[in-house]
Amino acid sequence: MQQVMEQFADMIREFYNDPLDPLAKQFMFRRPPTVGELRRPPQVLMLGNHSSGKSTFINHLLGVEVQKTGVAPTDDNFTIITYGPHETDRDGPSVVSNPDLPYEGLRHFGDQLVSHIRLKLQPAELLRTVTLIDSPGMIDEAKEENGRGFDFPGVVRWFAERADLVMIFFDPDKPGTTGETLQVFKESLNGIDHKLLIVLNKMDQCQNLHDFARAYGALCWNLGKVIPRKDLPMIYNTFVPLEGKPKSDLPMEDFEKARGDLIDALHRAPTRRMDNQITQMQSFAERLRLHVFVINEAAGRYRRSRVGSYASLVLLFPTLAAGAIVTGLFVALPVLAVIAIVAVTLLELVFLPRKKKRIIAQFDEIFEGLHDRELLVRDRAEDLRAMWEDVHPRAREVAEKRGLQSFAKMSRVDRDVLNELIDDCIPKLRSQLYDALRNISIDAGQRSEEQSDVAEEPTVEEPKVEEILVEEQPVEDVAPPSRRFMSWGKRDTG
Ligand SMILES: Nc1nc2c(ncn2[C@@H]2O[C@H](COP(=O)(O)OP(=O)(O)O)[C@@H](O)[C@H]2O)c(=O)[nH]1
Ligand SMILES: [Mg+2]
Repeated sequence: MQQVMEQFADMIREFYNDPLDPLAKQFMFRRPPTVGELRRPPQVLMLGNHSSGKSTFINHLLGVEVQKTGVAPTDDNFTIITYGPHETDRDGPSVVSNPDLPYEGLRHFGDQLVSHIRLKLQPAELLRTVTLIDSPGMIDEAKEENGRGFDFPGVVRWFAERADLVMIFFDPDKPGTTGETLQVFKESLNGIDHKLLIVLNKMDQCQNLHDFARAYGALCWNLGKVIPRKDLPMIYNTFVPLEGKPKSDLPMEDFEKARGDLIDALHRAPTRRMDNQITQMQSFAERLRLHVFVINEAAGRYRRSRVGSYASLVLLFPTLAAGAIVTGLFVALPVLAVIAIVAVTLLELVFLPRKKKRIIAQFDEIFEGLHDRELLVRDRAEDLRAMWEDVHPRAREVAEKRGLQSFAKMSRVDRDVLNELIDDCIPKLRSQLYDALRNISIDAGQRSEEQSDVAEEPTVEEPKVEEILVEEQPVEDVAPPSRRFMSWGKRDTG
């Protein structure tokens, strides 16, 4: 299983190496995932209001008091809890500066965030399968600025994009999605609802059916406002059995079953990892394509306008000069020269910068023009527009800061390669992954029946965290065969 997953990881890495990373650099798109991120372990992110029971749930899962729990919002850290043979704690700076760990990208959120990162190694069995990430409780009062000193929704988005499951906890006291929760739903979790598990926790606090109905109803009502879907996602109503808590009159079996279902979902996180990484690459590639195509078209318009303006000057002034010479008006020549210099200066300092601004202001229109056909299909149009909303600010910033003239024209081959990657290779990769996962489960079934000699290698020694996160495996060439025969082949010159 590990080896097959490594092969898929290699294919994904190859696609980032060519064409995604070079194009992202050329057009100053965002950074692709680092090697550490691509080889990350399966991860589960825990989100929720403070004291909704995230840390208690983690301790329950691991069977150890790894995280402090309590009613006061004391823990304002993002704590990454992963497998290690000995209990160890590391602080933010050492975590984000370790290239073997998949958390280097967090450095961009600044020192304030880094000082709120912790890594805990624990010898708990479950952590061999998944890494758990506990988060600071969300503050439910609506506040203009979060006062945390870092971009909280941005950081949540960062973790959520790299998680295979995101559990979001609510409790009967605060089933509302206001304030920071609302902001997180809107800014951090849009587009990743397929990974979201919604947990209404602390069900043992509901004394009777009325309490339960109120909490459940309030949560549904509030979720309806932030999840733009007709059907509500499944809500896991559950609790963690704790000593000394008053007993509820409600039958607890269903709540206990929901806890079991949650734990099962958690155990399935590893099989979701590669699927999520393909989705992440697809999302990166589709956004990159929008960014690149719009900037490329805008740069083309700018180039044409610039060439046109210079061509008119080049035609105009020599003609005037020739006229002056023919008519004997030699005194006009120096004047013409001065006017030409002034015209070029005006062109560079006034006309072209204005043109650039006007073209950048037309980005929406360029986007609509490039995708006019796709925008006619309703579902596709919604997706595309949402993606464009996400990409537009960066494209605009890049064009304003760098200037449109600095973008070399995108080659036809690059365009074909990017299109083929998104339209052919990624869907193929995904179906290959499903086949591989199916074969693995069939193999596993047969193996357990026939006691085949192809035994799984047992872990002999307990590896260090770095070894778990970056296990070196023999790598076969597993590039999809089509790759060489598609547009990639045209760019291999040697
Ligand atoms: N009754 C009950 N109390 C809980 C449950 N889960 C957590 N708690 C209590 O709620 C408080 C906050 O829990 P904690 O795990 O620290 O919440 P966090 O802020 O989300 O990490 C603690 O006092 C826990 O004992 C639960 O399922 N039922
Ligand atoms: Mg906590």
